[in-house]
Amino acid sequence: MGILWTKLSETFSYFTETGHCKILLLGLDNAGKTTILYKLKLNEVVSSIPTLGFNVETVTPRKGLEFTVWDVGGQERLRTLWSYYFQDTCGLIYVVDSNDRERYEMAREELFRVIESDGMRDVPVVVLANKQDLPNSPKPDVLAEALSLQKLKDRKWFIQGTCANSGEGLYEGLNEMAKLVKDFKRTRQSLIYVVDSNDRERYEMAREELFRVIESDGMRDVPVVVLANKQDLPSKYHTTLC
Ligand SMILES: Nc1nc2c(ncn2[C@@H]2O[C@H](COP(=O)(O)OP(=O)(O)O)[C@@H](O)[C@H]2O)c(=O)[nH]1
Ligand SMILES: [Mg+2]
Repeated sequence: MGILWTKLSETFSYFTETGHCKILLLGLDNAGKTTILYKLKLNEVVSSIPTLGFNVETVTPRKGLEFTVWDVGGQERLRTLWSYYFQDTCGLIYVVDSNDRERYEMAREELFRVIESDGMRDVPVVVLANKQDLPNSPKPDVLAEALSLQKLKDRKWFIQGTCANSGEGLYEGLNEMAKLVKDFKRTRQSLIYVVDSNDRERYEMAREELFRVIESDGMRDVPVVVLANKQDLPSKYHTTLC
């Protein structure tokens, strides 16, 4: 494991505690995606090229957390296959070669095609304005404009300048991704807490356990519905769990 991942590891540990998290790392070819994966030194990068020629790389740095990578752009034939990978996505990292001005428009079109697809609505986006080390690379805010990111009104997004070769900016970009994903997952969570209304002796225990859950990391602000169950039993208590 590289130093970069070690630093990020704690930030991402949250996701393994709270279930599965899939993050897509997309961009045109040559943007720097594979370099980023290797920079993170996430052990093996599993590369698969199914018969249709759709090259997907995946890394699973810890159980429950998965980064999935492929090149977008000029792959009309293969687009229908993407929807499979869009399912259950909780974050998109979009890598752009800041130096490749000629393909800004293509990068923009592909980005919007992806984020407007089924399964990708509301998913937070971090754009990595990569290759900032090259002398002619414009700053991230110029790229943000070229990609029309200001049009993303109802979506959380963030742009970060990076140099994948040296690793500069990667920590900041991925750390922000982790934060946005956390918020995103929280808005999709709710808790249904079932109580046996007849089990008066364990009200206190039920109360303690409920508070333990709702006060734990990642559960704050999550809406809660308590079901006061077994209301049919004769000795029921129309409970107000205090
Ligand atoms: N100067 C510079 N070159 C980079 C940077 N990131 C990637 N590259 C180079 O760009 C080329 C394409 O990178 P790669 O990771 O294969 O792109 P991918 O097609 O998106 O996976 C390689 O030659 C990399 O060494 C960067 O930040 N700065
Ligand atoms: Mg690649």
